[in-house]
Amino acid sequence: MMPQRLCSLNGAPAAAGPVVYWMSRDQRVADNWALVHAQALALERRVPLAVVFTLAPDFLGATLRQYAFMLKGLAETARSLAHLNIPFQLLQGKPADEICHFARRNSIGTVVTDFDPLRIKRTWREEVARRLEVAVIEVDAHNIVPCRLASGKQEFGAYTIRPKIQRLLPDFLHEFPDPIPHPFPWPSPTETFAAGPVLNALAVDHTVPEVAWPLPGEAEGNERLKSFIANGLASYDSRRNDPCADGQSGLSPYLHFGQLAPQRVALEVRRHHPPSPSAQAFLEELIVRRELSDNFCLYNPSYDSVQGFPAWGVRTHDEHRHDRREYLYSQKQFATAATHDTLWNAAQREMVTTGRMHGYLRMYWAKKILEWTPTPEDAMTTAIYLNDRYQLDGRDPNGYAGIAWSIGGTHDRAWGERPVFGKVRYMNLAGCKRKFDVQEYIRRWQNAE
Ligand code: FAD
Ligand code: FO1
Repeated sequence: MMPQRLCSLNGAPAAAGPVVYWMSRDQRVADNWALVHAQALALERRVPLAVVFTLAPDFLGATLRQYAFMLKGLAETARSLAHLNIPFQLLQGKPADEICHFARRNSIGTVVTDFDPLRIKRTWREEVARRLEVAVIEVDAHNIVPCRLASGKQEFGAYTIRPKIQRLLPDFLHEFPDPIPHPFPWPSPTETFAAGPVLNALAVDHTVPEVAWPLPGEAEGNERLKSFIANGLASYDSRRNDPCADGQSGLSPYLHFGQLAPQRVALEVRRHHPPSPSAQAFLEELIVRRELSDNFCLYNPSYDSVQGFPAWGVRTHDEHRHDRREYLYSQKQFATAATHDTLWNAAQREMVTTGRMHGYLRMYWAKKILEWTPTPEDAMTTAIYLNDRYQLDGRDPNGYAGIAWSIGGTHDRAWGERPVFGKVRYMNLAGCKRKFDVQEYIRRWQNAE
């Protein structure tokens, strides 16, 4: 099934010379189709193999919180690669320049990289594919059913992509081959990489501190998966909409940074848990909802703006653009949880202090930003800014899709018309009170520091 995961980015022939895996989204050794393919090419040609990560200092507003989690995870991955006789190199600077210099300096014959639908990554890949004469191959190592294969266009919603994914899943939801110790050593010695010094030298915003939990890295991600399957999965369906119950898996930071493969999660759930409504509900989120987000970001160039909303969403917002807003808050008032709504403030405080927010409240949180900003454009800018600044799993297709769903009705249907929201699904405090113990949640988070 490997060929359906591949996409040649420049049609150039694979030349002789070592192979490099330009790792970006899928930051792991185990269960990584891009690494599997890169090593297969290198073994076939009997040449060395290296893994390279290009560190951009200003990646979509990421702060110390996200860089620390990522770099500590990468340091563990670098150590695992060293045991396989595959050197890992961290390159700093403009990613496209760095990877092109590396390729030339080392007479690389083929560059393999992993699939990522985000605009910034597409720009990097396109520039590299244009500037290099050797083959640049993209491998979808993130989706169980390769995104480009699942559908050739933007899907309307989960209900349209689900049958396409379900039909193809049996062809792709299989075990991975393990990488092997590489028999052709890299010709030059490479320096090892430690997260600390790189972090200290990085000019990033330190005002958003690291989180104590979850701990980064592949090993921790797998531990978290095992414990969720053993203790949380059975009650996932009943507790996942209750922010007071720790009912979600907590896997999103590991999935976002690619320290854990969604395919691994699905394989372990199927292996260790009997089919049940809870397992089914979890796999629906993990596979259909997550792969729908990649579909959205791949095929909708405006995935992070109002123009990306479905036509009915754009229209309904235009019709309600001049509705009176009962409350209006600035980005700073939102960031400091200074609204009139104690539930919204508590959710903001959970996010600022822990780097996560319960999935149910993320919908409420984003919809209130629509209600309390002057325009839908302001709402998108503010929701994306706050989500990506404080969430550990921010800057992810799931986030752009989740925010577009909340504010613009993406992947949702039109509902009864009302002020400001138009036909976009409305949520309010009364609705939350019917779902969970709002006072208990507020008590827990309103004074979190
Ligand atoms: P679980 O419920 O345990 O789900 C397991 C995995 O399934 C998740 O890690 C995720 O990969 C996938 N998943 C679950 N729910 C969704 C969903 N609604 N859409 C897509 N995939 C899903 N997710 C992010 O990864 N990063 C974000 O920045 C992000 N921002 C969001 C913003 C808003 C306004 C909304 C409504 C949702 C957002 N989501 C985001 C999606 C979802 O809320 C999170 O993936 C989930 O809460 C992560 O916690 P978990 O891993 O414990 O989830
Ligand atoms: N990917 C990179 O290739 N280089 C980076 O420097 C980088 C920084 C970064 C910081 C925060 C963050 O949330 C993601 C970051 N990523 C980086 C991308 C990440 O690995 C994922 O590929 C995408 O964000 C998910 O699509």
